[in-house]
Amino acid sequence: MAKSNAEWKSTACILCALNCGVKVQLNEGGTQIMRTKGDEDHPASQGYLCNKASRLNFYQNRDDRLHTPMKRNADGGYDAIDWDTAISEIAAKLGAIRDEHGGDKIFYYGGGGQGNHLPGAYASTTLGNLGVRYRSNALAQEKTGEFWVAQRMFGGYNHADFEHAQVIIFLGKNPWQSHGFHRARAEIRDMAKDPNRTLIVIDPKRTETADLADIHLAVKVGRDAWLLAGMVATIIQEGLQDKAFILEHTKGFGAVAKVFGQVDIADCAAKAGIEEAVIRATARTIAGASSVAVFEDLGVQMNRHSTLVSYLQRLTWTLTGNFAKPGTHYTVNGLGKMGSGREGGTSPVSGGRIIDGLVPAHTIPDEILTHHPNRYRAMIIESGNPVHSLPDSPKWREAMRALDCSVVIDIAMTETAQQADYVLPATTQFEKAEATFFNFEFPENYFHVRPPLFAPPEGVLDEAEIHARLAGALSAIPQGLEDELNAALADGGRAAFRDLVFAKLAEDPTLSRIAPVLLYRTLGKTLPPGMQNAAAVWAICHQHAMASRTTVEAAGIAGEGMDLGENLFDAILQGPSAVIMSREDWPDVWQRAPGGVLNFELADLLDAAADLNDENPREANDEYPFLLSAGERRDFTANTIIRNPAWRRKDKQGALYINPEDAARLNLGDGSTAQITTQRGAMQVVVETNDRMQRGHISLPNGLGLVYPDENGEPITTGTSPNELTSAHMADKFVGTPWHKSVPVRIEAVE
Ligand SMILES: Nc1nc2c(c(=O)[nH]1)N[C@H]1C(S)=C(S)[C@@H](COP(=O)(O)OP(=O)(O)OC[C@H]3O[C@@H](n4cnc5c(=O)[nH]c(N)nc54)[C@H](O)[C@@H]3O)O[C@H]1N2
Ligand SMILES: Nc1nc2c(c(=O)[nH]1)N[C@H]1C(S)=C(S)[C@@H](COP(=O)(O)OP(=O)(O)OC[C@H]3O[C@@H](n4cnc5c(=O)[nH]c(N)nc54)[C@H](O)[C@@H]3O)O[C@H]1N2
Ligand code: SF4
Ligand SMILES: [Mo]
Repeated sequence: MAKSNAEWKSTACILCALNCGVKVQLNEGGTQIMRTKGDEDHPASQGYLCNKASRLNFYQNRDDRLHTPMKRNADGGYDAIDWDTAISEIAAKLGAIRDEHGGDKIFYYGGGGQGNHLPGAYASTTLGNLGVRYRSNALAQEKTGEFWVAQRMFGGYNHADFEHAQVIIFLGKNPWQSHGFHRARAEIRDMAKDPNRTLIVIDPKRTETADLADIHLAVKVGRDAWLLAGMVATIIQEGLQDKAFILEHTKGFGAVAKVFGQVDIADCAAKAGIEEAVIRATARTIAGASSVAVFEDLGVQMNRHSTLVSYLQRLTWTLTGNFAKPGTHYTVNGLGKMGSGREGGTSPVSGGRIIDGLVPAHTIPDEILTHHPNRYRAMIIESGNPVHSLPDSPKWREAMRALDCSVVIDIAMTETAQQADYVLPATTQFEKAEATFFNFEFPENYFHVRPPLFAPPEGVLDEAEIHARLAGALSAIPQGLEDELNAALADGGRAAFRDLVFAKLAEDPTLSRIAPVLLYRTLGKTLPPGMQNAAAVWAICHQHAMASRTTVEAAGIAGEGMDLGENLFDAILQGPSAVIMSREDWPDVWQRAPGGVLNFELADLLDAAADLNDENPREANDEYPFLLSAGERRDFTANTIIRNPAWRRKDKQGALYINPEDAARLNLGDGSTAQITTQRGAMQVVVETNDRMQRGHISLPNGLGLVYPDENGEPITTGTSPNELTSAHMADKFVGTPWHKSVPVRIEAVE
């Protein structure tokens, strides 16, 4: 084994959105991550790491790395081409589609993963210039329903103070594996140990988190809406609501009381598979608690009635006053606002509701595979693998091939890249400055910009550089302007530069469309070595300082006028780890609520709740008697960020988990092969019996079924790609989030 280089360098783990602070030692050549430890200086993760971070080198050093642009040939193979050819051909093709059909026929997907977020910023120059109007990313297949509900209730996305809550509820969420808040395993252990705190897990599966819970509500798969409606009805019918809180801080209570006064709790209990007495007792526990914090995730967000569930679960804790005080919920004050939940327009062919500017992700292939004049004709995909990650992979492959032009920007030849006309190789997240964007903490919130660890190999480019070259080929940036800005920087430094930028923007607001690449080309070049890619953060620092001055000052950043944003940028850039960029008090949360009150009355969702007793749910049937959770988080899954199967220390094949009694009835043993069939397709899977699973419920891990070269360079596929089996048409009626956690299936043993 190579010797390690003694210096510990600071970076972040990129395998989930928390981006815990990490310190790494490289080998002597500076090409490999040899050792990893938690970064004690990171104010949020505080030295914590989970099992996955020690194997980050599998992300950085890989046999499937792309080193040159690729162009698809007539045989469906790929030929290496040089950068100049790639950029000029792509610019010509996309420019022609814009000129002939309109830029709104060019779709943009992705823009960031769990730990890289700056590509999306630089892409806005390309998109602004091409006139791209429709875009989406993974959030529009999981979180848009939650964003939309939170926006309408509180005016923005909310998160909770799990660390201090007396009652903690995980709803369709297994944080032992998936995290979602900092130091999750340590925090869950603390919750379990403390006799004054109550940990409640709502999950059909007895998860690792459920093992530590005080109460595990093993709801029937896909039936959370009834469970939660029963809890809300109990609060109303037993008069458990916080009357003073409701009077002082809310509006629309009457409408909620009217609907839930009528809900039949016994019927809800029967449908949810949880006894009425237990539902009532849980509602009383919530009402009696000094603080309650709830985390909903994919178990309900990718399931039936998902948007309604996002609303119902919020009713349980808002009716009982668990908002804007320690141990409860708050709306987020982040840098680079994410999850505003604002509605704006519809997708051009099927009329799907656009939330946060994101088209419902499940509609995309259908809006390509049509003769409708508004169909998408081209697509740019960056830092995303939608052929693998969105419902109905076969239809995605067909849709990609139906486009007039498709461009993928990635580090590897992914399932999506394999369908594209052009594939452009990017630097990894450890070869450029990158940033954390899921900054959801409170009362102190953090932002982390990290420097690169490695020099990029020959042939790959940062996304910023790719977009800058595309902008050049599309003649997007007036040369005079770039020179003028560079001169301002040289003569008057950052203050003169800033004044000029804002003066130019005031003169011509459309300049904001090309601003990110312009910043990269000007300001970026003056940043410390390796940090050019962080130029876009400058703009969001100014936005944040202007919108939220007092919170930035409270975080210890000073500066008159526009100096505040400038100093915030410097503090973030120079910070040895994540930097506190806002500090607030709990009552400040009310300033973000429209009119200073929270709104209970979401009429469309109240109507949906009122219909629940009349609905007879029947997800499984004789033909498809099992319900499959397609895409579970396990010890060694991380979406498709790491493709080498050797990184997985456990569950190497990504087995199908099934209850032992079900398995015995079907003649399936550990390690045997089964065929699973859905309305969409059939796949063979390796079986593992698992007594955590309810009868009738089976699960497959997320992020498997990836192709990777073996020792001889031959491509091998490990595990099952869940979306070969899912359908885009089983989705929430409000925002289109797919029902991946309750896919009806049939299972048969394979001889
Ligand atoms: N190890 C690991 N961690 C990750 C990721 C990863 O790939 N690997 N991905 C990250 C990402 S992008 C996300 S979005 C999060 C997702 O994090 P989670 O949502 O926690 O992950 P899942 O395992 O997909 O689903 C959570 C739980 O939903 C349960 N469930 C299934 N059906 C139902 C149901 O009908 N009702 C209820 N109440 N529960 C149900 C499942 O049994 C499962 O335990 O994880 C993040 N963290
Ligand atoms: N059936 C089912 N489907 C699911 C889920 C499920 O539970 N069940 N979970 C869903 C969820 S919650 C999510 S978030 C999505 C995730 O799905 P996606 O959003 O598609 O994310 P990844 O699969 O992680 O793909 C990220 C891509 O970015 C590339 N990449 C990594 N680093 C860089 C870089 O620095 N630059 C560039 N340009 N590219 C880079 C990786 O190689 C990879 O191809 O999957 C979803 N799909
Ligand atoms: S919780 Fe684990 S996977 Fe997520 S960022 Fe931290 S170390 Fe990485
Ligand atoms: Mo996700």
